[in-house]
Amino acid sequence: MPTRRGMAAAAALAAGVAVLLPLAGPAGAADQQAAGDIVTYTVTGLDSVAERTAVARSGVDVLSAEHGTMTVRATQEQAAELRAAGHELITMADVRKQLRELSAAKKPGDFPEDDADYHNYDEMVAEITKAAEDHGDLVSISSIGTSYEGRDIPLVKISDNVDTDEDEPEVLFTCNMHAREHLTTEMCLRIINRYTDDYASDEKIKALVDTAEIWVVPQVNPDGIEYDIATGEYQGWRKSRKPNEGSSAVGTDINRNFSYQWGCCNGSSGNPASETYRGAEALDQPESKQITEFVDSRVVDGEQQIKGHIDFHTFSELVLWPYGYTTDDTDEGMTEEEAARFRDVGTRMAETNGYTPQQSSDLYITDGDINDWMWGEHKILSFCFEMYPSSGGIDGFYPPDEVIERETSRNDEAVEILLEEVGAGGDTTG
Ligand code: 0X9
Ligand code: CA
Ligand code: CA
Ligand code: CA
Ligand code: ZN
Repeated sequence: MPTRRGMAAAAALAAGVAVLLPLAGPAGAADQQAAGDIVTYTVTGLDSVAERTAVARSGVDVLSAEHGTMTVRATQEQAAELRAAGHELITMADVRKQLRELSAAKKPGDFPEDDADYHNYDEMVAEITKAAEDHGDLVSISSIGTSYEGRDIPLVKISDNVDTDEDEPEVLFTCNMHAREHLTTEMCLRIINRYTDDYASDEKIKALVDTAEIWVVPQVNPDGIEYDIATGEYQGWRKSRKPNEGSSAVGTDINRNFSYQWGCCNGSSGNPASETYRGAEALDQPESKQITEFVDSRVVDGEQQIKGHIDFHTFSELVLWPYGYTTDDTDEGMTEEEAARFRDVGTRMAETNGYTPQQSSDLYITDGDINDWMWGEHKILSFCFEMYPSSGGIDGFYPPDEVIERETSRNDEAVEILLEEVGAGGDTTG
């Protein structure tokens, strides 16, 4: 059974760790290495903290841990021990084979033909441009800045009197910070299209748009997204594309690069080859830096205007809330009442989409993630949604485009709940 950690291995592969392993060999070739050689594996099915701790203590070099998998560098002996202990180990060659199978009908520079309904960067820009053309009174497009490779990172605002900064609660939606999580771009595009196309015909939508200012960043990491589809064969890429000084490994995990408790708590890696590399210092990635600059700029007369935020990821079907850096429910800047509010809103949203609601550190510890920063720095009610599917291996990042409509509309009500929670809708009648 393919497991979720496959993606981490794939990223390590693209990051250049592949020198450790016979690249184009048949599946299993990696196992023919001489004893003592170190190979990178994805260990899957690590659902409990105890299991992950046991792997870490076996002496292998843990490159990263995310969801139920760990990426490790292990000797043949260590690998045999882990297998004997009942763990499933997948080599990068296996992951690469899976990615190849997922990329039928190559189409360099774009999604494979079978997945043509997904929006690449240019198509995303065309889609939001069309929304602005069709609804000039409701939509304005700006940019939070440029990515490392120089792509604009568009920021869409939706509201009545869109060109005026009105005294209305503001909400932010961010998508596709992790490159291979392409379904999330579709999620942000759905929000944009729904709150504009349905404005004239849906009274509830109109009431929400009239009483809120909705900000959307459909692609936080355009460089990574384009890299993932550049060859017509999915790369399983997660991180940014900024090179790392003194290392051949490219990229930083943008969701470990934010400045609240950055690198504090073993929830990220200091190894540039890791899938969860935190960067050389907090906010040394233009993408995370410019998100924080935009959010900082929404402090008006001493008050943060943005009251709610969802950062969309895939996958596992979860609704997650801060803090990620600690398993404690309460901590500095998180009172019992505040934690209870996160739990209440998160649970109500999860009731509408069928996801599992939990504090993010119940999944695993992360430090420097966007949600901790949004709450810790600005008291923004900030959630991480892990979208469809509920489980899977590397294939979990590449669901067929046929599921886009179903899996994005699945979050319509949750988005409404967040808007209402921060005061939009009110008793406006049409
Ligand atoms: O690890 C992440 O950045 C997110 N998961 S993903 O598989 N999309 O990479 C989850 C971040 C939420 N925070 C915590 N789990 N603490
Ligand atoms: Ca298709
Ligand atoms: Ca307005
Ligand atoms: Ca405002
Ligand atoms: Zn993610």
